[in-house]
Amino acid sequence: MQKKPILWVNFWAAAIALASFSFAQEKPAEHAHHGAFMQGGMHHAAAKGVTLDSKVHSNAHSVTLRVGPMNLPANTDHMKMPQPPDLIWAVPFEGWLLAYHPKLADSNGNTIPGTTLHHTAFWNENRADFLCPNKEEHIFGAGSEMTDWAEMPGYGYHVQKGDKIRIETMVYNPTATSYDKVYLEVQIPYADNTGTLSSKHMILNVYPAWMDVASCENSGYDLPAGKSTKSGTVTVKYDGVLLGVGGHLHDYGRQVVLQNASRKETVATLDATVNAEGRLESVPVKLFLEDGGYKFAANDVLKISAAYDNPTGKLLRDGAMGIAVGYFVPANDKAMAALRRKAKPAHDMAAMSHDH
Ligand SMILES: [Cu+2]
Repeated sequence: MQKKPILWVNFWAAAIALASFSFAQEKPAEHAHHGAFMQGGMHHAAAKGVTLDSKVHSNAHSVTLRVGPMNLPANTDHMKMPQPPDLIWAVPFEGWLLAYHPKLADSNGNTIPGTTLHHTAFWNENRADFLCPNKEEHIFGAGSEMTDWAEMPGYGYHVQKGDKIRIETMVYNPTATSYDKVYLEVQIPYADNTGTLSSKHMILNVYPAWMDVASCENSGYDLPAGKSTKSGTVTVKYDGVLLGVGGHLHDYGRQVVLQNASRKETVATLDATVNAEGRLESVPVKLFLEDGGYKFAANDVLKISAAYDNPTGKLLRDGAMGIAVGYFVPANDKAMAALRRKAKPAHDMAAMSHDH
């Protein structure tokens, strides 16, 4: 594992503090949750006046999405904090999204601690997820560690013009400092057919793979006091390779294990690092590049397990998630076209904000 893995590390920025190859990644890369939260019937108070601003910098081949402003009073958990409504970005070009660089800042551009981001999740409403077609395709997520998904040359996520990307954002503020007018900004480099590169022939399509202990149900679950483990399975319906895998846990998470139950093989064991209070600091990323990726065959059953140790002595409502996240490259990309959904009717934003 030499050069290529480094690309991956960058890519997974997920937080990867690259120490040899024990990437100490900050909160794993990806978070899936939100939709999950909403579908789970959570009723958060709605934050008022939060909008999405999108700017395409066509010369730089970069898009900047900005969600805000949000006011974050000190010492407010994610259940009490008013939450932004879902916001929709209509993709204005056909091309590939290459990377995701999230940050939190106030209106003066000062950086706000990432720990106030419970998570953000981007979903392509025009496509079904390849592992869980009951869900929209989950293309990006980030949590408290502001997981950065760096560019991985040669790979990208294909979008069509007009694709509607639903952006769910959940904030909280465990710190003693209140923050006003906070914006979540995600910068997304892209390639398109009209650009300087003849990218069409250079970019392989990847599909984010969210392998969840909740299987294809809502990701969030109640975390019991003490030690606990939750497991679930998903079935891969396509031949292909998993290029690497990171993990997503919440505070008090200790380990994510991904197994190929059909082959009775452990794909990856990801041990989290936590601080003295048991709050999550990092989850490693494991890469499979030396073999050209970890091969999945259609109908392989994957088993995902997440271990927690909750020292608070109480059940934490909706406190846990356990997700292994990777990038999947299908053997036959054409088969993935079937995951495109028919256009949805216009959004009923009022109804959506009720969900929050
Ligand atoms: Cu989460």
